[in-house]
This record gives sequence, structure tokens and C-alpha cells, in this order.
Amino acid sequence: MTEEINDAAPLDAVVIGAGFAGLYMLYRLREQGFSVHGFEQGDGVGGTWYWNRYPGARCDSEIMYYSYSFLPDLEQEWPLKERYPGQPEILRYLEHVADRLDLRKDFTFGAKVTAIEYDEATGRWTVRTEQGQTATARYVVTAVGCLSTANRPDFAGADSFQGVSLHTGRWPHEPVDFTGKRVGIIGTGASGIQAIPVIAEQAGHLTVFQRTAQFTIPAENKPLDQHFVAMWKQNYREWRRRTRQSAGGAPVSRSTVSALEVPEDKRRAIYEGAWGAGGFTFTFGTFGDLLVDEQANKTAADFVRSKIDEIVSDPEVADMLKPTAFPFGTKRLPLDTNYYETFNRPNVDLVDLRRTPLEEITPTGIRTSGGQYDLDMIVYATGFDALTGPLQALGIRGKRGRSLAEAWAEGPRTYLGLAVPGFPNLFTITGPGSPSVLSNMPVSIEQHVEWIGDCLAWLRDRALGGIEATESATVAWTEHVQEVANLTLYPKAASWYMGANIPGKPRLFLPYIGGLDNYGRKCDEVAGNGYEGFELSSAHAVAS
Ligand code: N01
Repeated sequence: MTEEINDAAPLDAVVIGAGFAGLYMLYRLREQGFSVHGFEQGDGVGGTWYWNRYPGARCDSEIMYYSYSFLPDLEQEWPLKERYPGQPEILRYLEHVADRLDLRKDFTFGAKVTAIEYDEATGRWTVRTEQGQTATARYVVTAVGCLSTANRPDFAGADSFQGVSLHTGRWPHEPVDFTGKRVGIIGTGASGIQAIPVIAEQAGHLTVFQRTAQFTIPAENKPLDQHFVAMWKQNYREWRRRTRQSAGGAPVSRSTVSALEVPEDKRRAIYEGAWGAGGFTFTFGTFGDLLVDEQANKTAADFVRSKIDEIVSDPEVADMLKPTAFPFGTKRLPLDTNYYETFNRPNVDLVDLRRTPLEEITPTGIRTSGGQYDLDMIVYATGFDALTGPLQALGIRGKRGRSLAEAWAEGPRTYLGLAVPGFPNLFTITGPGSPSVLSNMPVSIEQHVEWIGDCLAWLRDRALGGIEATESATVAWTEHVQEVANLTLYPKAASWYMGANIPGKPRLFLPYIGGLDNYGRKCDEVAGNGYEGFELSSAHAVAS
């Protein structure tokens, strides 16, 4: 049955997604006087934090800046208890925001958008959901996240498994009990690295199936000193300002010293200090050239490998855990709690899928070339079709019925990660080509939401009805995104940043690595110059 969300008049905007981005976008547009409706696939708000409920799920941005800055009263009220907020706490925060701002009434939940089609004659988009809702609107803003389309590798026999299969990115809402169970986990990215120590504590036996050893740094999560919290809260506005003007959306200092400039003993002491402090200080606060100079990078990689030797008691297991396939930090660096230590537990085994490849999933477990592993449960921690996957799943068709998948057949082409030529009046919050996943997400999200809100208000003030990225601005930006990435070591890793985790996906560096500060300035400049690089039209101007 079809349910029309709007009657005769089209909405000003449809927002898709009710995570950090969608909630703020809907609120912002509503406050600006636009008519707006949201669709969310999940049954509740939260986005990433709604779906990723796996054991150990925790953010690795510190809690002081993993929140909205546009709610100064809430930032004073919200308790800051632990250095890194866990999934339940972040979900509670977003649920609170949704209630406080009365946002739920403007969303349809449990509504999976499967088609978004542009009608050139009317200049309107029609949005349809799998559940039969439709809405027409002048503007569509996608707020679907960068890591929301689960990657389920095509393992032979996966459907034959008679035990329980789970994906970290689509975790059930009811508690999962591992007690006494034989559990296998495939994948050792950030999700696997967080889940493994927690599952190991509960399971009868845990077998970790690792294809590529990953670098990880201790998070050093801990309760926050409340004197520190009080001081932080007194200066919150200033911290927010610094956060917004930083390269990564976090008020942390970045070293400009080369790792090759300092003698070895001093360098090791600096790495030790950062290892003990926990968090991304190791990558950014130690030396300035770890991600641009191979020799400098090797010093950090060697240090982490030496820590693995120190921590893991079985030398053979330690060797298997040592990353060698890519430079340190060029795959998204996870932060962990007791990851390497977990391999000293008697109930944990590591299987190296490079030595003994996974051949098939069987009704009773996993078979590799080294033998059969009988299991009661399989956890897929196999990641996501990052950045492009969530957008392509929406069934977007722009001018002349061209799909986004066709437009991006050779990789995503965007202007500022915000807009795509041929798809007028469509905005993609934290889309490919924007800093997104290389920054602290709420900060990037707020910058995009505010830019989009301001843009729509600007168009309305001038009775303009259409905005579309030009081909030339898009080509220039897309090339720039690659050029900047190529100044770093990141493209040397077969990572999801490069689309390399999805068979057949074009290999391009997906996010913009030039820094949120530079990026924000560029966006402001574009707006200040009358939305330079966009074609504006008065056709179908907003009446109000
Ligand atoms: O996914 P991943 P993730 N056979 O793609 C393996 C964010 N995040 O969900 O490296 C065997 O990183 C794959 O192996 P390989 C964060 O940005 C944030 O862990 O491709 N193995 C890899 O080990 C993060 O980077 C937080 O060889 C296969 C793993 O599965 C991003 O989400 C927490 C395979 C996938 O790792 C994604 O992390 C969690 C196959 N066919 C996540 N296919 C925090 O904020 C894949 N793998 C803390």
C-alpha cells in the first residue's frame, strides 16, 4: 500500500537517515522554516550507533568532542563519564536529542529508501521506500553515513551454517549470549579488534580468522577526572571553536617534528609515552611525517611490532599478529582495549587466512585449507562498502534517468563531497570527496549541515529554485582529492579508504585528506562567491 507523506504541495526537503547527520539536518531546516520530512531505515534514531551494537562497540573520539556543538545547554548538562563513550551511551545521547528537539514526529522510521528519482519537468524529487511510502520534494539531503552498508563477503556455503551468524554492523537488539559457545570471528579491523577481547571473556572458545594483521594502539579508556570535566565545560565554546578549525575535528596538537630527526632512544621514549597515553596521539602527536615518509613510518611500525613481541607470549602467534602488508596508519588505525593481550588467553586461537585460506563455511563451522573449525556462532566483522555503498543503495536517478551507479561507474565524482553533476538539488552529507571518515564525524557533519542549510536559505532569498554542481568544478575537485591523497602513504594500503575491500569497486581514495580546516575554508569561499562551481537556476523557484 502506498502512503503519501505530503499531499498536493511538494515538501521543501527530504532528509534520509536519523543519525548524527539526519537529526541535525532535519532540525536545522525545520528551524529555517522549510517543510521537511525524514526517512530512516531503522526503527529508531542513532544511525551507526543504532546498528553497531556488537560487544565492545565504543567510539574512539573522546567524549568531550564527540557530540553536537549546536546545543550549548545540553553540553553543560550531559555527564562526561568515560574518556571514550560506549555505543549504549551515544545512542542514549542521540535519543535524548531527538526527544528534546521533538524530531521523531517528522521522521518515518522502519522506512528503507529504495528509489529517489528526479523529474526534470517539475524540478522535484520523488522518494520511495520499500515499505510503500512516497514523498516529493524540491531538495533531497542524504544523511546515510559512510559506513552503513555491511560488507558480507561471498563465502561459499555461508547460508548452510546451522549455528548463529552475526554481522558487527547489523547486530541484533536482544542480548547475544556467548557463554560456553564455540565462536569464530572473521575480520580484524576496528570492529573485530573491539569485539574480540569482550567476546573472548565470555565464550567457551574463540577462534579469530585473520586475513591481514592490523596495527592497533591502546585506547587507554578510563573514567574521566571530574575536575577536568568541569574545566572543560567552563571553556566548551573555546574548545568547540578550536575543534572546528582543526584538521581532524579534534582539538589535539599535531607534531611537526620528523621521526628521522631524533636519535633512536629519544624516538622510542616518545612512542612509549604516546602508547601509554593511548589514542591518536600516537599517530599525530609524536611525529609529523609518519603518514608521508616511508622511513619515518617504518619507525612507528617497528615500534608497534616490538610491542606485539612484548605482549604476546607465544612467538608464533606474535609473528602472525605483526602487520607487514601496509604502512602504519594507512588503514584506519583502531584503538583497542587488551587486543594483543587477548591472544594469551587459553580459550583464544588465531588462524592466519593468508597461510591457510578460508575455503568454505560448512553447516558446522569454517573450513580453511588447514582444516575444519567446528563452531556454534560466526561473527562477521568484515566491514562496510564504505562511502559510496550507502548512497548507491538508495536507487538515486538524476537527469535523463541516469543512476548514481552509472555516474560513478569509474569511482565517485563529486563537488566538495556535497553534490554531483546531473543530480540537481541533491546534497550528500559527508559524501565521498569530503573529510568525513578522516575527521571526528560530528564536526564534519555539523559543517556540512550548516553549509547546506545556509545554501538553501540563500537560494530561497533570491527566489532561485535549482542548484547543480558543474562538470568542470567536479572534475577539478575530484582530481584534487586524489592529488592530495597521493602526497601521503595512504594509497599504498589496500584499504576501504581506497575501495579495495569490495571486489570490483574502482580504486580511488574516497575521502578528502586535505584537512577539515582547509576544506571548511574552501566551502566558505564557494558560498561567499555566490556558490561558485554550481549552476543556479530560477526554474521552479520556491514560492515562499
Ligand atoms: O571493517 P574493516 P570494520 N575474508 O573493513 C576482513 C569504523 N569503526 O568494521 O584487511 C577474510 O576495517 C578484513 O581483512 P583485510 C572505522 O572507521 C569505528 O572493522 O581486508 N577476511 C578486515 O580484517 C573502521 O575502520 C569504530 O584483509 C575478510 C575486516 O574483515 C571502519 O568502521 C569501531 C574478508 C574488515 O575490517 C570499518 O571497520 C568500529 C574476506 N573475504 C568501526 N573481507 C570506532 O569508532 C573482509 N575481511 C571505534
